[in-house]
Amino acid sequence: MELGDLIVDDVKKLSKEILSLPREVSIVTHRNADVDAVSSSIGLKRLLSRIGIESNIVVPDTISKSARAISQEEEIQFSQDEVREFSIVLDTSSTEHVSPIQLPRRGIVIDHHSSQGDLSRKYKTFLFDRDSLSMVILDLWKEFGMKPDRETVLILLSGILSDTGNFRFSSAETLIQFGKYMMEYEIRMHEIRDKIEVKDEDDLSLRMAKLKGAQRMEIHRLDDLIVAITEVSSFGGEVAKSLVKLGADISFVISELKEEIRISSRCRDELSLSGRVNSGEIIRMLSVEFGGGGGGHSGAAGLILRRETSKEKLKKRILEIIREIRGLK
Ligand SMILES: [Mn+2]
Repeated sequence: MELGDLIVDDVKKLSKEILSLPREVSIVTHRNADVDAVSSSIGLKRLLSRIGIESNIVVPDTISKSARAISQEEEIQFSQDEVREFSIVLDTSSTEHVSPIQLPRRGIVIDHHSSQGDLSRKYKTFLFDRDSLSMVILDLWKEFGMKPDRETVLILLSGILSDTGNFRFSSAETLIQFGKYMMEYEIRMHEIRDKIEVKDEDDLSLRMAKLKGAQRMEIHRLDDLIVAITEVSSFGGEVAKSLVKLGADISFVISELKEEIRISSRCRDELSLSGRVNSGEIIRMLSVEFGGGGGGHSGAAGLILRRETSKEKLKKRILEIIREIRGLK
């Protein structure tokens, strides 16, 4: 196998590659695994087992809230000891996103994010121009001429629903394919939604994080743009989302943890779609300046930085970058 190969939008080549894999592999996905990451891991594990490849699923640290229910459907492991000699990395192509897991020498990457991470230099990388990885896994089943059971389809459709932001960022193609699976398997939308919907009001610590985030928030008005910056120690993504709901155009939440600093950003849909200023772009620019691993979409993005990074400098740069992009001052 040649290292560093990049194969774009080719399910057929991916299926051939899978046939040549060892009989035992690990599926490794990104930190704080979201619904699409967990769903595609489960969908792939079940497909592999149908073609005689035994696999386990390894997540580097935590599973995001909305993916908790789905993660109960297969055993998920969290330890380096479980990583086998060949790994299939799903839904990311960056070493940073799978740390502290150390990947073995051999493996492949299957991802659908446009920005390529450093792993694509080490592993053969299959990159798909899709709005979710779960859709790629459904296509893979089709390519093998196999039909997943209804439960697996429900899991994969929930990955699609989640990664497209309840279809807000969905392509027409995704909607059509999604509908076809619903028809074929006689699935109602609530069955899919029930798999991923989390009732925030049940979670006291999440509500506390949101309230603290609001209490500590700095509000900056840059021309017609309202920017909110705050600090909380956990639920960064959820808090960032809640600040946009409160009225910010774009929000940044800085979380100082034991070994790193995390930044989560969210922005209003219209803002990210208008292409003027968006979370993904600013996070990308911050990662160029401050190093660290980051990524995401225009409406939601995050970055993990070294613990030594100055929070004050970070906040200052966020505002400066927005000013530069908007041509202010
Ligand atoms: Mn994804």
